Amino acid sequence: MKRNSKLVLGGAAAAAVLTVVTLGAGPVLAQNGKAPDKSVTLHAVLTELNGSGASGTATAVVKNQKIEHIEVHAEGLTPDAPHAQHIHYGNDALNECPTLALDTNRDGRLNTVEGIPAYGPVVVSLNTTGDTTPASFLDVARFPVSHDGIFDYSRNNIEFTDVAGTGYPGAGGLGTAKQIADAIRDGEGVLVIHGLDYDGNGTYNFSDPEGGSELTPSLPAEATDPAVCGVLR
Ligand SMILES: [Cu+2]
Repeated sequence: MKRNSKLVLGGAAAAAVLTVVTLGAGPVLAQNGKAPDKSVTLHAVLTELNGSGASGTATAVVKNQKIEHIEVHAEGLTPDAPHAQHIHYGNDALNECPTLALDTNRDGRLNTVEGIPAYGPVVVSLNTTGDTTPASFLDVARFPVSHDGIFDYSRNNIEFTDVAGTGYPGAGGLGTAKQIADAIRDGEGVLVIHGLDYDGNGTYNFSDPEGGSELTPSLPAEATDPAVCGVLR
């Protein structure tokens, strides 16, 4: 018994010394030998695309591979309509908001696909409930609805996931959750809100000149074209 207590005391003393050394060495390695948490707060100023007249701001707290908290405040959007919103990112994209220079078919509007060289594909769906992976990118029923053109969105604890097609070397251009999270923390993510009523008739509809979406035949182009964009830096 005596021998045991001596060992315990020795252990406590060693731990105390280790703590002092760790403090003195600065935040290079945590006491458990793992890399320290990487936490950053990102902000975006959201400006209109496609003449939507909408604007907004966003703030995201990203720690390691998780968005601990994100808020999006937008105004001037199509009233009482759902607005898909995502974080876009591509390893081979410019990681900025697109301009009409990318209007490759020269129809005077920038659809979502035309913007991809600038902002990349979807890596996170910023919806209100359930799955937040790119698989949910057009599940319109789970995205915020603007009231009088305004919405205030917030959500906690969104995990980054591996995403194919994000322009990394190797099969399918797959980016790992870590690679994508690292890039977003470095200020390369682009927040995009979709959905605008080009003709101001109060709804997204197929009979408007824009017709159906290039992304899916089940939605009008007005529901999916990008309306607001900002880089999370
Ligand atoms: Cu998007």
